[in-house]
Amino acid sequence: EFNITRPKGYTVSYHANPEMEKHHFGQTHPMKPWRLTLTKSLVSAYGMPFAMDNYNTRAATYEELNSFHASDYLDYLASAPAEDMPRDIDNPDKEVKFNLGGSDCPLFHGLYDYCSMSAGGSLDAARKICNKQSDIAIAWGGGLHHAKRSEASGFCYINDIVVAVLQLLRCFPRVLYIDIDVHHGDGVEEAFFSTDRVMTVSFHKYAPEVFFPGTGGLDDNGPKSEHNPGAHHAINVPLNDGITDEQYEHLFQTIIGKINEVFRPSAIALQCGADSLAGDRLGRFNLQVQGHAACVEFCKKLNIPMIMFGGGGYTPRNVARAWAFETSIAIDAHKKIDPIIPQHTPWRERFIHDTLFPTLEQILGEPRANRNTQKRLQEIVQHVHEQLRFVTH
Ligand code: TV1
Ligand code: CA
Ligand code: ZN
Repeated sequence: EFNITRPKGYTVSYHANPEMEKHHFGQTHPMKPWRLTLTKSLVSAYGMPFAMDNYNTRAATYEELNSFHASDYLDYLASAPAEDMPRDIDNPDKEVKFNLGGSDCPLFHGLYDYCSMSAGGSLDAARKICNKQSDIAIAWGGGLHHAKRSEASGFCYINDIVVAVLQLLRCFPRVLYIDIDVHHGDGVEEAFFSTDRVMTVSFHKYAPEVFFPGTGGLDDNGPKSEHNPGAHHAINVPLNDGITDEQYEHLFQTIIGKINEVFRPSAIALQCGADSLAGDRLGRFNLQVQGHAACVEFCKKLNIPMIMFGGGGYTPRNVARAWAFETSIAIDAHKKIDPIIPQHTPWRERFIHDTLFPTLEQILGEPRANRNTQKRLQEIVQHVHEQLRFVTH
């Protein structure tokens, strides 16, 4: 497993900070920064760091976060006292400022450090892409797509993606944002609602009222006003429970292939939320590592500078499998990687099954019923094609 060499003709950088992984959202909270430790452990066990430039990321500065977030919000985030007894989902909040301190976004110890490190990694990744020092930059500690200018939302406090894309926009005319987290990438969509320099595309489970955040319907495509340049530049792919690798890959390749032709992005920001995998604690899909990773491989083959962000992912062993395998795709080592998890991998027993690619039966026992009809998926493709007719350069 150590015959992994640097990819030919291009550079991959890996941006991480082990300090980030030490933070805790609270005992029962689904977001476990420790999944980053497990990911790194697998990436290292396979010898992948030898094939990349590895950076220990710094914390983003206040001014950098201020490129998107409001000052009063940042000030409160930096000064709000940690709560010793984080609220559980069962005893929801009374009064919260900026949506901070509720059950989803608790005020835990070291919160500001955690957020600024997450954004620092994503921003470093964007700078490496801008400087042409990397062709693919990986920031698994980022991808926190729900945070708003003045509001925390859905486990996200600082929108590192928006901060990184703003940096990319200094060097590239057009950025394509793609989001395969099981949740709608609402914060990123909203931030770039009024510009035609960023197209946002989110694939997600959509069931308003029942599934967070409830936005991202097929008809939500950006400002309805024709005079707004952002019109038609938000693409949403609303899905139902149980979608399979085969359906998802086909949908992804058809839609992203078409978008690439008409929008012609000069950089890609890919949010790789791993809660779209089968067996995720919060997710509802039947995707396997192979199907999730096929999206990454498809994007890589477009040969456009790219940042790969993390995001959701609430069953750490599956998150680590996906992000480690996707790292191997970035460095073009995925065809020679041994599917058996190396014997010397720290926490190897946490993976339960010793393969990178457990079967659906191994993951779930009984697979979740697939509620996505071919007819509906065809309608989605049709609608997206119609939206893209309005997009020209
Ligand atoms: C504390 C303890 C918090 C246990 C939150 C699941 C918990 C959830 C918890 C939870 C949970 C959500 C809502 C309800 C809106 C609220 C990183 C009306 C077992 C990118 C964020 C999901 C997803 C938020 C983030 C969602 C990401 N689901 N147990 N909370 N209120 N919040 O539904 O996209 O992956 O679930
Ligand atoms: Ca998504
Ligand atoms: Zn998610």
